[in-house]
Amino acid sequence: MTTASLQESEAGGVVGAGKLTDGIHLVVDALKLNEVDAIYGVVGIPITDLARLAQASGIRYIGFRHESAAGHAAAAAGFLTKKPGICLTVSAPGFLNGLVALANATVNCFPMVQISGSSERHLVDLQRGDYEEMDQLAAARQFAKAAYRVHRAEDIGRGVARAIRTAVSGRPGGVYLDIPAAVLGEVIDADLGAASLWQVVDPAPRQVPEPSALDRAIELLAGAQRPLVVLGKGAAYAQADDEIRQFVELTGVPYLPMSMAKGLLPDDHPQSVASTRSLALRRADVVMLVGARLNWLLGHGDAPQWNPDAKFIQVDIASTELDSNQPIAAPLVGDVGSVMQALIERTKPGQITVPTQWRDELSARSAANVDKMAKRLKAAETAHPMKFLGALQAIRDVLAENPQAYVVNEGANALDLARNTIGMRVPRHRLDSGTWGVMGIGMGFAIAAAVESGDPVVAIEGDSAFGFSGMEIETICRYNLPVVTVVLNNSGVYRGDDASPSGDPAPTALRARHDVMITAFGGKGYRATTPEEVTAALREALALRQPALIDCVIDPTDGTESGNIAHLNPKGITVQR
Ligand code: ADP
Ligand code: TPW
Repeated sequence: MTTASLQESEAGGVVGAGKLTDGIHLVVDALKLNEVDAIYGVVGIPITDLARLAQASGIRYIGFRHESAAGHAAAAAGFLTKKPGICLTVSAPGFLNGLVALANATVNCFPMVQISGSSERHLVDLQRGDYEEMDQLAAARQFAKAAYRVHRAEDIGRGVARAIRTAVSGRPGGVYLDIPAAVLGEVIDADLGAASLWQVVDPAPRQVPEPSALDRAIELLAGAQRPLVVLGKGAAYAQADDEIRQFVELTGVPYLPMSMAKGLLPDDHPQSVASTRSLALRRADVVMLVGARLNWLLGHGDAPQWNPDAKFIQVDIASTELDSNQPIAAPLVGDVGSVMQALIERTKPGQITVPTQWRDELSARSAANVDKMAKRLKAAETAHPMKFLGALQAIRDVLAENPQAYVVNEGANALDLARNTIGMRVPRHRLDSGTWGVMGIGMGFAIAAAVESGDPVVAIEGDSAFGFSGMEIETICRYNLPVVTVVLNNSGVYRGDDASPSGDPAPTALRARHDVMITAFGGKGYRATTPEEVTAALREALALRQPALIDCVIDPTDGTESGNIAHLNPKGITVQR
């Protein structure tokens, strides 16, 4: 119903003399009712007024330069808070820009909702060529956990409730909610509108496992000679930090943290086998996966990376994840918090122990690896031009003085080396390229971490990685967020020393003074050529709690092609450089 027709019917006494509302007000009211406190987006027809009204109603609106970054911010907010992050986009191109982040959120199991305006249905569906015409619902379906469209203002509350419930319950993921312009502009009776909204009750109910399943898992662990626990980002997401720590310490089982699970237990914990990962995977005979998938990041659980006789226990909220790669001898379907709590309660004192031989084997290898790494680190301390590891040691030491700081990390070498060099002490304080190894999450994740927590953020970025969302440093400056971006600038994708047979730069070549960039937006730029300069700049920037960017000049010959996943490049005939 259009505004005009409603006024006519009001005049005719059909609706009555009550107050009116419209689709835009109903969206904002529904979000507020469901305790949404931040929206990440880019405005334009038909959602500009929605953003204005959200802001006026007390929801924090963060306006981005590109929808991908806004979407990545919403996804990170979802991971950090266990509530779906909200991304707001305009029709067709804005929607598509946001869709990358929605898909990435779904792949990583982060809860988010992308709300997008869309064009007139009667024009879109007959492909008559409307402004920003696109069948967005059909496009979103294949990339999201679910996709819904609202056709009537009275269904907005239902649509929002359904989107929130779907995003956070079971395995979290990205949900698309399509609201056509006509629905946003539809005017209805305010009382009817208010009555059509509801708050989702218990959006992500606990899922408690069967006692027999628990006993099966406990018995398997109790009989192990070389047990291992792998903690994944699902364990971090679950916010079951005490239960996880208690179970790990109670049993004494060595554990391996996946990158975003670092900090669930402090990285210098004596049971961590992060420094002897290869040996732990190759030798473990019983492996308990907690919120971690046996995907490519874990070599699909296959030999020779893994012991071919290893038996797997898997704790996961998604039953269909089990047996996706290896037979799961003891499935524990449930939420990590409930499962770990139940395991603690059902494990008899002394029932699970770790043979000394296994602990000794791991410690010996760990000592050797740490020693090897210490030599590399030492050499990098004084190397000039600066190496990745020179800059990263400086960052590591300043971060140790700021344990509350969030770390965002993307790139290839910049990702691998930072993950291994920088220890985490606090849960959910490391956000990175995740399951896809995607570039472009950097500034969006950093903005969300700062907005959601109010704490400082250090984004450690490869120079290529940074470029994907680099314009968002303007967003960081505009909202005066305490984000320090550290660009490890080796002048290229992977490396900066590729020769080019043509007159053009090599495909991997890049060149930029990123520190100059941020000054255009009022932020503070630093250029660092030695580890000492990195230390001084980062210390100062964190103390100021203001937007800053440190461009670290790294040796262009440092770094390897594709970092530690070079083996995934197709191997045909060697390409001449
Ligand atoms: P990583 O990359 O760190 O190994 P993954 O993203 O591969 O982690 O795995 C995360 C797993 O955690 C997914 O299979 C997901 O279903 C699961 N998960 C997410 N939230 C929970 C939860 N609250 N309880 C149990 N499992 C969860
Ligand atoms: C959306 C492919 C993987 S890593 C990377 C690219 C372009 C950048 C590596 O260079 P960087 O890091 O950041 O300078 P470093 O330390 O090695 O020098 N597009 C998307 N995602 C991915 N993963 C790529 C391209 C890629």
